[in-house]
Amino acid sequence: MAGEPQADCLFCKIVAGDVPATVVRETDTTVAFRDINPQAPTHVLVIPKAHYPDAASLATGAPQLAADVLREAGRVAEEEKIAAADGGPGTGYRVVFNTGAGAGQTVFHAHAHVLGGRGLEWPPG
Ligand code: DGP
Repeated sequence: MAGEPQADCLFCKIVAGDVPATVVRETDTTVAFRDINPQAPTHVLVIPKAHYPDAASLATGAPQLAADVLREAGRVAEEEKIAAADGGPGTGYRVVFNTGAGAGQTVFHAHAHVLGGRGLEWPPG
């Protein structure tokens, strides 16, 4: 059923506490933790606790939860002092939902990458 934990899902195991992670924020519905392979000085993943395979299925199946993830991404950015409103070099951040293997998605539990703390080029690779 949509949203139910999946036994073979790495991020469901992080939600359950069965796989350790460096958690930076947690709410009733979301967890934010540092990426194991950071691509920027700040690289935090924000996930819904409920299992949805990607951002689109999350937004369709649980729109309020999708909004929770986006709100938490912004709060992470504020706490990490990379929010654009902070001004200064290296501020401003990117929120990325890789969707599908061809776009680099490797974990099929919806997650927002929050990246910042360095200049970010456009277009992305
Ligand atoms: P994506 O490629 O968009 O599906 O992003 C998955 C991210 O998850 C990737 O940047 C690496 C990260 N990751 C994979 N395994 C672990 C883990 O065990 N712990 C943590 N903290 N991050 C992980």
